[in-house]
Amino acid sequence: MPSLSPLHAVFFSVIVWHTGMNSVHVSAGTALTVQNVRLVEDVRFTDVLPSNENYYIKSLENVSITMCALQCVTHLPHCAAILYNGGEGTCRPLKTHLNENLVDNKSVKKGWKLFINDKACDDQWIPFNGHCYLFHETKAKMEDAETQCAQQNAYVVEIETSEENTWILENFVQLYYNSDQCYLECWSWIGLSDRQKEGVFTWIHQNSNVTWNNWYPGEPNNAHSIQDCAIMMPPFGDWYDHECLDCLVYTCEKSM
Ligand SMILES: [Ca+2]
Ligand SMILES: [Ca+2]
Repeated sequence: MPSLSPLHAVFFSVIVWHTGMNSVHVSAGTALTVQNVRLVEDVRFTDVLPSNENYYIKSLENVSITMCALQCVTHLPHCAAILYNGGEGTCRPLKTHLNENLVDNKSVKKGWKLFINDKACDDQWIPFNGHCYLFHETKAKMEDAETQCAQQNAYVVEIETSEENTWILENFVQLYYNSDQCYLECWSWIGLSDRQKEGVFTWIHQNSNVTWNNWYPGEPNNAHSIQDCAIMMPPFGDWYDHECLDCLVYTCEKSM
């Protein structure tokens, strides 16, 4: 068990919250610092829980807030935030920050506070399960999307699990689809292609085989013999192969 550094409670005037679509200024909140990790209260998410329990790393009972913060530190880089209920002493380290799309607005659960690890990712990038993600609304050909991500030391998103697929869908693809920015083709590149060998789709950056997939039934079908790059389609997040030269939005991903 690592030793605890002193727990500090300080106040901030303002922190900036980025959703990838826009940024919102958040007013004052408390911060905890444990072993150089600063967890800042996000006062917009009080008394709420996420809509998807897959975003919990674990759940603990009867712990202090210091112990809860330490749980987050011991689960780095996967811990992006903690939910703590002071009344019950319940602690839930989270794989991601919360935002309007990830909370269950129907149920108000008294006593919960959200503290985010505000250094988990660079400014504007959003953490999930040890990786950082940035959505690009400027449409690009797949090759140009790859170049743009590479310039940010990242790659076009590569999806290994249904949780990651759902998180990408809820945070970026579906949001964009519902937004005023959406015009005509509003689906999104994922970093999957069979350019090297027709019919064999591999993750471009990791040069790895597909382990989990979400192909729509009948896809990939290489329609008109010109579809070598994969897209995610709202509202269900299923995958299709598509023409690489088309211009679409995309998400970049990198390790923390
Ligand atoms: Ca990934
Ligand atoms: Ca297709």
